[in-house]
This record gives sequence, structure tokens and C-alpha cells, in this order.
Amino acid sequence: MYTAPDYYLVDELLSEEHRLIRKSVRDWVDRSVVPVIDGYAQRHEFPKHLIKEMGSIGTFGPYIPEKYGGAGLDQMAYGLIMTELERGDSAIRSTASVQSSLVMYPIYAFGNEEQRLKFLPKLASGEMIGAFGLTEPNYGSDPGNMLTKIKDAGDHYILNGSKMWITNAPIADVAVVWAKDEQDVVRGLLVEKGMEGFTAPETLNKWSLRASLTGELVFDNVHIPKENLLPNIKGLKGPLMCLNSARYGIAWGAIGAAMACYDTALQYALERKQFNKPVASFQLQQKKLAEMITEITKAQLLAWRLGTLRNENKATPAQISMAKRNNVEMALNIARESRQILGAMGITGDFPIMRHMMNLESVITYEGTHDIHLLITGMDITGIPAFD
Ligand code: TGC
Ligand code: FAD
Repeated sequence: MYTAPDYYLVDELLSEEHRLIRKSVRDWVDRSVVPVIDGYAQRHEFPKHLIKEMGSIGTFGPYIPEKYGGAGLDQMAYGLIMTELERGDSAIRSTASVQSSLVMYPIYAFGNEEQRLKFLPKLASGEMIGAFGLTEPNYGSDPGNMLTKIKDAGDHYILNGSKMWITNAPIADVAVVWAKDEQDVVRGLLVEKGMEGFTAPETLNKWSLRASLTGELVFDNVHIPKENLLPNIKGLKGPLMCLNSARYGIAWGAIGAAMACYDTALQYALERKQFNKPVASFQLQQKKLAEMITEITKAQLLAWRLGTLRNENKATPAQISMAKRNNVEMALNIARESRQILGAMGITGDFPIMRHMMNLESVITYEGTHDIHLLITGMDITGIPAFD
């Protein structure tokens, strides 16, 4: 039975509505994700059947207005949902992050009313799946140098190029794709499944996020109708604004993975006996557990404060970078320490720790690597960009 760590009574900082939302997602994760997710990860398979359920419990676009199928919730609710989903598996949270922050958000924020009405309700319900194409084979941390291009051909654009490492690409009905126009300005496009010249092959043999689908987006002279251009954004700040929202969600999500590992390790250490004593009675193991709960508590407070700043529209991108970087590293360290507390049992799929640890190796790289977020903090405090 899972017990959510709350050492500093952070729950008291939440509203009754927040706690109810969290409970409904927590119950769903216990019912629908926890019992099956190890099998999907072992088989390197995405649990596609969960998508509609995720839509029905409101995990897609929770902060998008109800008019467009969202739940009209605040940023704190979004964060709490992400924590619960990632307690199940980072793949499940990834799907919700991409759908909410990287697909629904840009359509809502940068799209016109027709685009909003056409896509958002179906994305909210899970009837449609979205993907976000920014990273390219040769440009990951440095998306500003992207090679994917659009050319104006009168009543349509012609799109050429490719994107790599794209979550949900192989099953996406619509992809928000970032490409440069003939003036070298980054623009956002809605590329739909079935458009001629558009393919999305799967990326196989991953050791991380095995229950998530990853793929490429390949564009070979794809004709994009002009009405599929996102009209209200120009420049690299468009995709980066989407990343602010997704990185914020990851800062909360990583806490869920850390909590699952800590809770598993604590229970195991209390039950497992060596030298006629519970493993939890040894000082070395208590040090590990005590440090874990300390780090989880700090991460919770960071996320909570960031949530209040987001609700007040005051959170800066650099503050979000700090929380994403800190909380993902915290979760990865806790996964590694927890794994050791379980000894050999820690490497099996009977416990969630190894799966979380391997997933977090992607989480620490995507949405901006650990290094890039440090450089963003460095630039923020010194005023000097050290990227190039
Ligand atoms: P730079 O010149 O600094 O900025 C270009 C323009 O963007 C503005 N800007 C931002 N705007 C909003 N939010 C932010 N976070 C912003 N950061 C920068 C900036 O003010 C400027 O605006 P303007 O009006 O002056 O043009 O850009 P740069 O080329 O030097 O790059 C800066 C850098 C390295 C920080 C940035 O490019 C970066 O963050 N790189 C990391 C790339 C990244 O995070 N990729 C993620 C791909 S998506 C993904 O991983 C999804 S995983 C999903 C899942 O499965 O969960
Ligand atoms: P690179 O940019 O090549 O970096 C390699 C190394 O160099 C890193 O350690 C990096 O920190 C370091 N480095 C780079 N630049 C600097 C610098 N200036 N100073 C110091 N060190 C530097 N992208 C999408 O667009 N959409 C998605 O849905 C998506 N999903 C993903 C899913 C998974 C499972 C994974 C693993 C990735 C996904 N990505 C996605 C891509 C992800 O965002 C990129 O992998 C990430 O931004 C890093 O780019 P890269 O892998 O090309 O590494």
C-alpha cells in the first residue's frame, strides 16, 4: 500500500479541490497503471489503451479552458496531476506532458479559433494524440539552428526536413512542428497524419522510457494548407514558451517517481532482515532514507512555490529551469539509492525502482539537458550566456 511522503505537511498548503483532483488521479494510477506498467516496459510497448482513460479523468490540458474541452484548472492542479502520473511511470507523464503543454498549449495560445475548436476538444478527450517536433538529428540543445524549412507555395506551404526523438510520433494524429520560413523565422505548423510525404517511424531498442513511443517525423515535400500555420507566434520563443509549461510539469512529475522509489525502499528496509535485524535499523540505510525524505521535501516545496508563482503569472523561465534540473536529479539520485537498499531484488520488475531509474535518464536529458538548465541559471545570475 503506497503512502505518499508529506514530511512538511505540504498538503495543508493545497485546497480541498487540489486534494480531490490528486486523489482521483492517484486512484486511477493505482488501478490502471501500477498493475500493468512493468509488463509494458519489459515488452517495450506503449499502453495505448490508457489514452482515452487519461482523457476521461482530465489529465490532458487540465489548465485549458472548459470551452475547448480542458478542465480550466490552475497550475497547482496541473503539477499535482503530473506527480501522480509519474509515480506510475514517466512514460505516462510524458504522454500527458506532450499532449497538454506541447500540443494543446500552443494550439490554444498561438492558434486561431478554428484551430482551437478543431483540435483541442479531441486532444482533451484522448480521441486525438499529439506530438511536438522541435529536436532534429543534428540540433538538440541548439534548436535555433534547425534545418527543417517551409516554403511558401501560394495557397500552401511545402515542408521539408526531419525531427528526431519525438514522443508519441508513431501514433500522433497531429504534430506541432517548428520549422524556419524563407526569412529564417521559426514558425509553428500543424502537420496531420496522412498528409502525403509525412512519415513517423518508431525509434526502437531504448533502455529508457520503454513504455513510451518515440519516433521521427520525416517531411518530404509535405503540402501544408495555410490554415495549418499557427498564426499568433513567430520565433524560437514559441517552442520555448511551450517548454516552460512542460518543464514545469516535469519538476512536479519527477517528485512522483522519487516518492515511488522512496516508499518502496522504506517498506522493503523495514521488512527485510539481515543479521537478525531489519535492514532499516542499520545507520547506513537510515542515512540513505533520511537524505531521501529531506530531498523529496525540498523538491516539494520548490514545486509548490513555483506553482504559486505560475498561478500569479510571475514564474520566470530560469526559475522553471532550476526546479526541473533540481527535481529530476533528486529523483534520479533517489532511484539509485533506493535500488541499492533493495539489494538484488532492486533490479527486478517486481519493484518499480529500476524502471524509474532508467526512465529518469531520459527525463534528465529531454526538455533541456541537465547542463543546459545549469547554463540557463548561470546566464540568469551573471547576465552572460555561456552556450556558445
Ligand atoms: P535565445 O537567443 O536565448 O532565445 C531565443 C528567443 O527565445 C526567447 N527565450 C524564451 N522565451 C520563452 N521561454 C523561454 N524559456 C525562453 N528562452 C529563450 C529569447 O528571449 C529569444 O527571444 P527573442 O524575442 O529575443 O527572439 O536562444 P538560443 O538559441 O541561444 O538557445 C537558448 C537555449 C539553449 C536556452 C534554448 O534553445 C534551449 O532551451 N535549449 C534546449 C532545447 C530543449 O529543451 N529541447 C526540448 C525539446 S522538446 C522535448 O524534449 C520534449 S520531451 C517530452 C516528453 O516526452 O515529456
Ligand atoms: P545534444 O544537444 O547533442 O547534447 C549532447 C551533450 O552535450 C549533452 O550532455 C548536453 O548537455 C551537452 N551540451 C550541448 N550543448 C552544450 C553547451 N552549450 N554547453 C555545455 N554542454 C552542452 N524532442 C522533441 O522535440 N520532442 C519530443 O517529444 C522529444 N521527446 C523525447 C523523448 C525521449 C525519450 C528523449 C530521450 C528525447 C526527446 N526529445 C524530444 C529530444 C530532447 O529534447 C533532446 O534529446 C535534448 O534536448 C538534448 O538534445 P541532444 O540529445 O541532441 O543532445
